[in-house]
Amino acid sequence: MSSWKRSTRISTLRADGLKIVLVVSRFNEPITSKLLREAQACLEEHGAVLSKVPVVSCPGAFELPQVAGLLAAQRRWDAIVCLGAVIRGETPHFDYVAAEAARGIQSVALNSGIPVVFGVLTTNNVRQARERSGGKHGNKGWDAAMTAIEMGWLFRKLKGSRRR
Ligand code: INI
Repeated sequence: MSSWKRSTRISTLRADGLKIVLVVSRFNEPITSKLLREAQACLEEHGAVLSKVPVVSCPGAFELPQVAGLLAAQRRWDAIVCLGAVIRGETPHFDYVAAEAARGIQSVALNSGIPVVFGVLTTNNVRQARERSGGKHGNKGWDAAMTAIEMGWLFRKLKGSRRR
């Protein structure tokens, strides 16, 4: 049984009323599916109706920024949550994928003015990834969804108070 208690990070903020979209990469699917499930659980816990929270799937973490960029261009989302798992292997491939996923996601966030959440695990091995997707270090999918809720409302407030 997992020692992690889901209720450690519950907010009074609501997820209903926000338009949130989840993007999940399929590489290391046993891990990313757990991140997705917990991100959805978090949104539901905070009042979201899951049928109104689309899930977009892409091949790997390297593709997450491209998909997030297209979604951001639709100008209809309060927040975009990117979920993925990059696990170090024997070659430098990990470094390229992890760095480009992080850089690309931040680039979409800064260029679009929409919160784009970095819910991508970057770990040295599968054990560390398991520990962060429902193990002793919690589930970063939940944390990513919480960040989306908080940033979504923050951006609504900040944009709403902008002088015209
Ligand atoms: N993609 C991941 O999401 N995680 C990984 O650990 C990974 N590794 O290690 O190779 C990975 N590679 C695929 C990459 O994201 C792209 O899908 C691929 O390079 C095609 O563009």
